Amino acid sequence: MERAYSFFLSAVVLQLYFLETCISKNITTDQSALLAFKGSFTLNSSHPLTRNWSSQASACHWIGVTCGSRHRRVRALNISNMGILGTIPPHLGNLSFLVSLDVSRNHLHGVIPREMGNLHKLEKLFMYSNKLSGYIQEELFNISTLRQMGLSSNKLSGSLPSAPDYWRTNLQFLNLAANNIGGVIPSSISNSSNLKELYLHENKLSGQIPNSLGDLRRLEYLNLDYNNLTGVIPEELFNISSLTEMSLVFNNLSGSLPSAPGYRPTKLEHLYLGRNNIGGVIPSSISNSSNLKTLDLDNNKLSGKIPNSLGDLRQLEFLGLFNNNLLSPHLSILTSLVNCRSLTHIVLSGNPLNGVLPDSIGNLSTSLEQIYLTRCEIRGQIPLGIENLSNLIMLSLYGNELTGSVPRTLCNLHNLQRLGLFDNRLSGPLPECLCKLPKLEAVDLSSNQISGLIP
Ligand SMILES: *[C@@H]1O[C@H](CO)[C@@H](O)[C@H](O)[C@H]1NC(C)=O
Ligand SMILES: *[C@@H]1O[C@H](CO)[C@@H](O)[C@H](O)[C@H]1NC(C)=O
Ligand SMILES: *[C@@H]1O[C@H](CO)[C@@H](O)[C@H](O)[C@H]1NC(C)=O
Ligand SMILES: *[C@@H]1O[C@H](CO)[C@@H](O)[C@H](O)[C@H]1NC(C)=O
Ligand SMILES: *[C@@H]1O[C@H](CO)[C@@H](O)[C@H](O)[C@H]1NC(C)=O
Ligand SMILES: *[C@@H]1O[C@H](CO)[C@@H](O)[C@H](O)[C@H]1NC(C)=O
Ligand SMILES: *[C@@H]1O[C@H](CO)[C@@H](O)[C@H](O)[C@H]1NC(C)=O
Ligand SMILES: *[C@@H]1O[C@H](CO)[C@@H](O)[C@H](O)[C@H]1NC(C)=O
Ligand SMILES: *[C@@H]1O[C@H](CO)[C@@H](O)[C@H](O)[C@H]1NC(C)=O
Ligand SMILES: *[C@@H]1O[C@H](CO)[C@@H](O)[C@H](O)[C@H]1NC(C)=O
Ligand SMILES: *[C@H]1O[C@@H](CO)[C@H](O)[C@@H](O)[C@@H]1NC(C)=O
Repeated sequence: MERAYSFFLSAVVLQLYFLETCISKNITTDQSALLAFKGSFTLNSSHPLTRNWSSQASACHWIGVTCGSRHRRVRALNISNMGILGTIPPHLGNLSFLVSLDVSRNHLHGVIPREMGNLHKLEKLFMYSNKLSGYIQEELFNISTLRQMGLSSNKLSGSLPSAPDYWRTNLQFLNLAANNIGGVIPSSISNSSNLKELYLHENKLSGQIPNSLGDLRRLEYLNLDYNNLTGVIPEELFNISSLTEMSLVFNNLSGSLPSAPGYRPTKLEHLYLGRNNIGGVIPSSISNSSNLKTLDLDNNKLSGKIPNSLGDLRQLEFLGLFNNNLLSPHLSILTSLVNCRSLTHIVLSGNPLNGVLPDSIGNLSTSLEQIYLTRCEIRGQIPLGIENLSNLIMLSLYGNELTGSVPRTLCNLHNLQRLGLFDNRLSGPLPECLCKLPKLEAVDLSSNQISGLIP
């Protein structure tokens, strides 16, 4: 009986709700909401919206406005990139049939009103690249229909809601990058199990990356760069099979890379972990991520031998391991990389590689554009085979112990723009042909024992 009564009551409440949203609000409500919005704009007389958004015509015919065909209510508003200076009035929360809102790339300032949380049909919310400020409202996370939220490049502050209620969303895309959001990444975020893209970079987030992030089984893109995150990188992140790109650059993360073969996302294409405090070795099982194109582990505390298995990464384009404490006696790593036919960058500077450049360097991919092997404790001569790397733009070998003369074969590198050989023990005369290289812009040969005339 009691249950039947409460059922009856909730049916009445539902009906009232229905009446409230569908009957008492109509296109006139939508029009006054949009006029309130326009009222906040500072537009000059020649701006397209100045005359077009006028109460003389139905809002359904206004620029940027799309109405539903059946109920004739505003379904989509898109006034992105229209040079609009203004604020967002609470009245926008009355657009109760709104499915898509895009006001990105304008000069909107002020806060995002709580009333936006009343948009119970909203699926897309884009307000990126404005000057919006104030705390990020919890109400936005309460819109259960929302699939895409892009609020990046504003001045939003506050922190992410932590109550699990706010993360039972249908969000697939969340971009809050380049704001002033602080606090921690709540572990309840993993309840948004449809998330495919999560961008929180360039904020003031601190604390640890929650292990629960590994429960986001559909995650493809994760970017947490430029925050103040500490602690170890959860191993679970390396067990998200859908992950395509993981970027955690410029934080204060420690720990080491997991070595168990189970922790290798096979779809991973881009791994950026530079500028952290990651220690330990580079596990040789990293080659299990066979689609890897970018491996950027620069400025960490990695040590041990650079695993030759990197040569199994056939798709590799960018290898950035500079400023660690990695070894590669006899530079066998360069020989291992000959099968990486898409390689464009090798950046190994600042590691005690301790050896002689192999002549097989000439067998590396001809797509190579930049080689940085500065301050790597390299001895011996510059190998002649280097002439085969015909697309080389940058060759930086300064701060080593290279001996012998500067080989004439360098003159075959017709695309070379920069050549850094200073601070070595090179001797003899310079090949004259060097100055005939058509694209050469900068050559630094200082602090060597080069003799003769500068051609
Ligand atoms: C909208 O509803 C108001 C009353 O709430 C009414 O006065 C107005 O005529 C309605 N407008 C349309 C276009 O139906
Ligand atoms: C507003 O612009 C739209 C699209 O260009 C046009 O169809 C409509 O007639 C214009 N309305 C007014 C009142 O100028
Ligand atoms: C809004 O319009 C711009 C420019 O036409 C377009 O690039 C963007 O995708 C639109 N936004 C939405 C949510 O459809
Ligand atoms: C008025 O605004 C439009 C669009 O923002 C701009 O292209 C135009 O140069 C402005 N005109 C004047 C006189 O400021
Ligand atoms: C979130 O939504 C729930 C149910 O729809 C409601 O009870 C709660 O008050 C809302 N919270 C906020 C902060 O709007
Ligand atoms: C997800 O939501 C459930 C139910 O509200 C909650 O018990 C759980 O702790 C949440 N998960 C996380 C990681 O917070
Ligand atoms: C980063 O967090 C640490 C404490 O975990 C704090 O001492 C430091 O000031 C923070 N740095 C920045 C740039 O916010
Ligand atoms: C990785 O995730 C799978 C589920 O996809 C799970 O069965 C497995 O135990 C996880 N492995 C590790 C090492 O956590
Ligand atoms: C990094 O974290 C350590 C503690 O783990 C702290 O001592 C250090 O100050 C932090 N560095 C920065 C730059 O925040
Ligand atoms: C993963 O890497 C390990 C170590 O390099 C190797 O033994 C194993 O065969 C690899 N597994 C796959 C599936 O490639
Ligand atoms: C809806 O928006 C509020 C502000 O949040 C206004 O106060 C209301 O007048 C408005 N309602 C209608 C029907 O326009």
